[in-house]
Amino acid sequence: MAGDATVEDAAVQDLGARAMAMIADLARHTDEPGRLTRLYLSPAHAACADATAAMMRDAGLGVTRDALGTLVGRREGPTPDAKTLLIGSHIDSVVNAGIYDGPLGVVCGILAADALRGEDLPFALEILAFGDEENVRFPTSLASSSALAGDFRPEWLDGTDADGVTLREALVGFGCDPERIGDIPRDPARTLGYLEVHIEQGPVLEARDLAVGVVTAINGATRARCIVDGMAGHAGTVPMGMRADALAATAEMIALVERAGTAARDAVATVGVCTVEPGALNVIPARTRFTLDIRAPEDGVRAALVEEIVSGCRAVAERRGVAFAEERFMDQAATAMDDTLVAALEAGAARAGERTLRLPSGAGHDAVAMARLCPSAMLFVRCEGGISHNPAENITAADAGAAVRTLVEAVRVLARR
Ligand code: HGY
Ligand code: MN
Ligand code: MN
Repeated sequence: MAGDATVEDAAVQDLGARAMAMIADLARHTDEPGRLTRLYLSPAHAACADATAAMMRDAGLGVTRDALGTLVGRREGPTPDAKTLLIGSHIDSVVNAGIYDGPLGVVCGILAADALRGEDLPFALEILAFGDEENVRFPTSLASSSALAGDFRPEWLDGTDADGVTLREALVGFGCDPERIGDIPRDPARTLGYLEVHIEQGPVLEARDLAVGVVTAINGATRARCIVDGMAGHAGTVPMGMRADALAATAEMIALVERAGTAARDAVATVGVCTVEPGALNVIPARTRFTLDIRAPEDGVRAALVEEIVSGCRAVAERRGVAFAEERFMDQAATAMDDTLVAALEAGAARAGERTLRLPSGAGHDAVAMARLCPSAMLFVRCEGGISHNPAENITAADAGAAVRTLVEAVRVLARR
């Protein structure tokens, strides 16, 4: 009965409503009118970062931006040598994205910082808004969060986007100084840990009627850009047996990717992008470019699957008389979350009145990079139908409120340790 709603419920609803309003506000910033696409260092990323910085300042945080465009909203600790607890996620998106993948975690961190303003904490607090988690624009691998762990690879600066713009050029255009990237790494001894709230992007919490869950480990991932080179020719005159058709060869390779991914244990293998050149209906395709995204909870299974797929593509190319090249740009090992922080999130959820369960993450997250810096853990939030990387991605205000309350309580648990 509405009349029985407790003050706590009202507080949860208020936090949830505030979170949803903030996420909706950030969702306005897109590079493509009519749908949400916000790529790293794009005008939409800049506008979204400005809006996020304003939200951080409203929560009493001091805001800076690092040399890779990551926003840092900081609350100082009780002493200059106090450690820092990091909370964050990303504000870049995939193409035609949902609005919660990334921003939910940043907004929950900001609201938690706001809720904790009046309380003494034995550590400093930083809310981070990373810009290169999706790695959709440049051939990088969690570049902005990897930099905090000291893992930024200088060769990434020469990587180019679809228009031939290098990461270095895009950073300068964004107002960043690539020469200052060396200032970003954090001192592990001064870092208490990293917490990330994120939509589950899967169906488990909804199936178990749970608002939140705690991540045990994040699957490993391998990503590559591939090129198949055949020979352009007249579609009307070249006999079928005399062609070097790059697209027909690629089609056979893509079928191989799906077959091998299906057969491997707990693995997934995806070709998400495929372009054809010159791209005319009466020209035999001369070149294709396609991507590989291969993941598994066990690194040995993933390595074997990558080898099977790449050698299989080479064999198809050989038989068909086309050239095959593969440029690997990501090899992320599977990443276990920290037991102490997992327990703090579970205790926080219990204090917030939420049941939880432990579950693995099939999706990659900034927490993979941050776990190389400090103890890290993730709180998953139920999402409708498990749908993500899709504008139909959806959560409820009540679940958003439950996530904020869980995060606040988990910080309090850590403060008491
Ligand atoms: O692709 C992923 O797993 C994440 O959404 N970047
Ligand atoms: Mn994400
Ligand atoms: Mn994503």
